[in-house]
Amino acid sequence: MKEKLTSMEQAALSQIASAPDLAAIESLRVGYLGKKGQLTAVLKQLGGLEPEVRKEVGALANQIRQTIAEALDRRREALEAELLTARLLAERVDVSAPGRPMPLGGKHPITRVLDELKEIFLGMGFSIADGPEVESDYYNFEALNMPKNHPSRDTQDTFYISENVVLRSQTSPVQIRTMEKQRPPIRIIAPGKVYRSDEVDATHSPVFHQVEGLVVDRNITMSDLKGTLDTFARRLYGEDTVTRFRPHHFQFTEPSAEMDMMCFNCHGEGCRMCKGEGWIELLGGGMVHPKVLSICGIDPNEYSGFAFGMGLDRIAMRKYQIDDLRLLFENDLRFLSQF
Ligand code: 2NM
Repeated sequence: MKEKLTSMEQAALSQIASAPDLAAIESLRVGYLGKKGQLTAVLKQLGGLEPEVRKEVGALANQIRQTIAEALDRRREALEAELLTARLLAERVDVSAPGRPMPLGGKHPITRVLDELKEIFLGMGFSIADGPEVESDYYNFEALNMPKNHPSRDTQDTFYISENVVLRSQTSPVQIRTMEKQRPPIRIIAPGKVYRSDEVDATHSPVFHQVEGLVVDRNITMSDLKGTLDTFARRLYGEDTVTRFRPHHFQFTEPSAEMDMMCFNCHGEGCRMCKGEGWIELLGGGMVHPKVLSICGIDPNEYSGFAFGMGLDRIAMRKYQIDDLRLLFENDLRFLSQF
């Protein structure tokens, strides 16, 4: 019996030494040490032996059991180490390899112009306000002194979600909301997308971008509006920019005006760039209508304000000499990557 055990040990140790993988180790463990394993079978026979012999064989069997168990553990550890080394080699990262360049995006021309405008107005003490693009009829028209069926709504025909919910046709609703919840002094600009039911052509789009501004405080006058907007034009187009104001009509301001700049190309002579006018229209504005102040809970006898608005898309087109508005919305990289 002792001989049988010793040769079993030899066989086991040599099989373990040449076990090729973890699965082989496991099947050897089951084959020798498992419930139905060879060594277990021997241990089960001990009961039938003489006490003297049983003690001796038992001790040997237990010692062999331990030897085999240790050999299995060592071989498993060695195999695991080999596997790890192989994986580390296979998955090695070459940190010295040159990187793959990521193509960098750029800012859209409208964003560029917007950033420039924000910088100018922030520098003059304005803050930036925003609000929803889907607006109620009240904020988009009613509160701006444009009652239902009033002809002034015709030039701002927009898209209706329902009878009283529209896509905003200007960013003025943001100004109304600001005046409702903030007491003067107010000094904000409201940039964003606006919507009008216009046919698409080289100068019209149903979606475009505006920046509107609003200042409300005691003793605000038309000369504050003129000074602010003239300063703005000179910051944007250069210190030698010449502006002029023309009377105009807006439903939400009284008096109202439009501001032009002298054509930088012909200096007022008239050329192709200014369509022979000598002047280029930049923006509209005026003194906030007392009715609009009242509607927002601001007493027009105590406070006054000016407001203005301009189209970002037009500014971008002038600045980058883009002759077709549609290019700004088509997201063609051949066009966009030029800026
Ligand atoms: C313009 C021209 C004139 C304007 C008015 C207001 C408000 F809400 F204060 F009444 N916000 N923006 C305004 C005035 C906008 O855009 C050409």
